[in-house]
Amino acid sequence: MGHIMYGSEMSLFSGKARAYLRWKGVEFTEIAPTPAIMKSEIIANIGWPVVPVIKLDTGAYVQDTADIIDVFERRDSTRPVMPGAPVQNFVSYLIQLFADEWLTLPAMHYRWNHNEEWIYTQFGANAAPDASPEEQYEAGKQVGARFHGFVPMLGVTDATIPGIEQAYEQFLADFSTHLEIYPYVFGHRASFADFGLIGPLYAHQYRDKYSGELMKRVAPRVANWVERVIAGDGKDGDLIPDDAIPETLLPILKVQMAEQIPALSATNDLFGTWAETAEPLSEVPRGFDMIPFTTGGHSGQCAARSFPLYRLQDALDAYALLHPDDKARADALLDEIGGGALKTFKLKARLTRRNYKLALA
Ligand SMILES: N[C@@H](CCC(=O)N[C@@H](CS)C(=O)NCC(=O)O)C(=O)O
Repeated sequence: MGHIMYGSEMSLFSGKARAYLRWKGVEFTEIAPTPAIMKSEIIANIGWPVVPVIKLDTGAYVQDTADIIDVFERRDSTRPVMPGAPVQNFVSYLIQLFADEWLTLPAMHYRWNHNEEWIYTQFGANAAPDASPEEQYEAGKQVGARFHGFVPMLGVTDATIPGIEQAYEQFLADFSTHLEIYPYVFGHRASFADFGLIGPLYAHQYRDKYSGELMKRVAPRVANWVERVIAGDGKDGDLIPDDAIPETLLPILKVQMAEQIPALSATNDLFGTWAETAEPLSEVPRGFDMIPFTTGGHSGQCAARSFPLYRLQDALDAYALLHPDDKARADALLDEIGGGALKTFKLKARLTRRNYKLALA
């Protein structure tokens, strides 16, 4: 029995796992999470409804895209996904954090405010492949309700939508400029950061009808990158030498420092308050109270979600492990991108995953 990936074309994190697996040359069968599969395979083995889930050829289950990547990297160390140079590795984790936990905001906004009717037909075709279009639409609405319900929690409101769209279009412009020089984030082959970014940029922003038209119109280079990365291309070619961080990534990292890090800092404070009275090794709630945030110059409130702190922890760990010379270069980069706060950022408690859920370490 080979590896199975339970995942779907409509799912953000399935795109991340799929692109990585293709690039890594892993053979796998992808199975769509129909309601029956959700119950018998995913909820039965993972404990909650989520994709992607990998069932390895050993029968073991893996959830969370970073863990999926980790498992296959351990099995096959040829052509590692991480750049391997210390500052590039650190920035790779920062980009994963930005992609997984900040670019999800425009991804969800465009899907649910510009592609809603279309996406119901897609969810429906997945849930009930043999039903009539009308039945599929109704089935799709039921499946979609759960995801649609996440939208207000992300802070998508009339007040923030202009900022979300402005920030997304700026991101497309910045990434296009980068892609004029390099075909991938760190040079001439794909690496960890590309697989981070493909998540929010494939299913929602390329494959969804209206979003895909927008991307192809305003950022054809990004659309072309999406096509290459989702296909698993970029296997050969050199990474940027000397652990250099290309200038063209700086505008993107500056936005991350200005917008996402303050939200994570506010989240960390609420996490700290919760952790003070939590039992050791407790499961961590998925969210705390609401926090203020700003994107594209517009401010609102969003739920303080705990999972982004876990992605941040990976970046902070990579930073903490830097040797003095590398750390000096990382610090110079942080100063340049307005990320000085990261130098002393301490999570209020260490996080881990236990039983496929976030928990205190
Ligand atoms: N951090 C997880 C996120 C997975 C995730 O959020 N998957 C979405 C679909 S793309 C989902 O199933 N969400 C259900 C939920 O969050 O309750 C990963 O990297 O695998």
